[in-house]
Amino acid sequence: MKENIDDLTVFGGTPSFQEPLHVGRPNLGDRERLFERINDMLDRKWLSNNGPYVQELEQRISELIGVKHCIAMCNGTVALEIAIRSLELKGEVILPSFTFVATAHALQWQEITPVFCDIDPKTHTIDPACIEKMITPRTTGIIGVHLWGRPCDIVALEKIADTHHLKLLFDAAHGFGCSYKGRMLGSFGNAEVFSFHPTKFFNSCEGGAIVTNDDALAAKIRLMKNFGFSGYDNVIYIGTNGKMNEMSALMGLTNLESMADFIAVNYENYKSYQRGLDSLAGISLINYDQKEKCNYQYILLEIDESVTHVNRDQLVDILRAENILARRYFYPGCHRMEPYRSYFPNAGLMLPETERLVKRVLSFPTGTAVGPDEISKICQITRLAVQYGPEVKKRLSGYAANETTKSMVFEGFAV
Ligand code: T4K
Repeated sequence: MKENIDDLTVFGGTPSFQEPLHVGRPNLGDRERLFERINDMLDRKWLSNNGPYVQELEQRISELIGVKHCIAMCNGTVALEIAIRSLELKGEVILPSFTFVATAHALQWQEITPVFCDIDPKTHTIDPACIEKMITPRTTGIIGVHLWGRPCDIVALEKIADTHHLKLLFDAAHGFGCSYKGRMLGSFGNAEVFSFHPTKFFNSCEGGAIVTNDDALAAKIRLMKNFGFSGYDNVIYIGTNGKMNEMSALMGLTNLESMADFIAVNYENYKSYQRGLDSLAGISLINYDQKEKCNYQYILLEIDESVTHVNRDQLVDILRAENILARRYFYPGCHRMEPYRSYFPNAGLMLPETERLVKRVLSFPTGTAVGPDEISKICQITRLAVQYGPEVKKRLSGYAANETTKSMVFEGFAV
């Protein structure tokens, strides 16, 4: 255990972990069951295009969510693109800037203008009070993102969408297995989109799905994800290749069987972080609503530099030196990424909460790859850095100045 700041690796101590601890190590289900399914797939020689494993996965997910249609996809981004196109969104669509860039790209890819809206600092999801200000005659829809698996204010969003005749789509990439007012995420708005990327607590290698209760929309999406084919030679709609393959589907089915175990591990990890960071001034751990179903897949910290002295980025450096690869999800906000930064250079003026939050949040490792021992060490290092904040900050600043001098020498600038 590291007990004083000289033990920190940034100041010359030995790294706490030999191997890097990543955020987003995949959770894996039963291997034997997986190999059985792979063999079965090889025997059947049916590898893609609405194969039996895809159909089974769609069925299982529909039942789990309580939604009429689940259309499995090759990944969450293509699922978003197809959902957006199937809803005939065009012109402008309002979404939060505080999300993974895929949410914005899925619009811009189709030459629809993403209009970035601020978030509620308590929930990190789109602030309904800000949406009305962004609506113009060109607005056709709203995309809410259930960030970290915490639901948007769905009732408020539905009301705005109804009043202004806008389509309502949810990016539920983080929301699989979570509920809102007792109903599973996936069954709200016109449609919702899941991601089953390996960094998600439930993965299908790569994958995603669109879920909806709208029969006509589901039929259209099924056509669109398979080039618009209806039968062998009959193309009746514009489409693309959004199909999930059998390998991904059987991975998904196998992992689905262990989903409750993954959530239990995430919950235990969450509680370990709660204990480990308890009453550490200036650090707050994400809150999850205990009355709702939740996947607990993100361990998100908010760092108040005015209390901790060390800022979020210095904490990242301290942790990285220990081989703890904490992530700055979702820094610096979509509006500060290309092409949006060039298109809307002043977007930040309308996004004060987003601008503040992107500098404060940090994601820590969780999932089946870590347990109480690792978490205890991670918390101990965080406590050390924060409790000795002023001293750590001073030494890090000196260290940074030294590093600059060294690199200047290296680059031939030394006097
Ligand atoms: N909407 C939202 C709100 C999203 O968060 C996402 C995806 C999407 C839409 C789009 O869904 P997809 O099209 O991706 O299905 C990632 C993921 O690429 C992305 O899926 C995810 N959100 C986002 C939050 O994170 P990176 O750059 O952090 O991922 P990557 O691949 O570098 O992985 C992170 C770490 O996880 C690695 O450093 C190590 C570990 N890892 C990763 C993979 C892929 C493993 O241990 N094994 C693996 O196989 O972006």
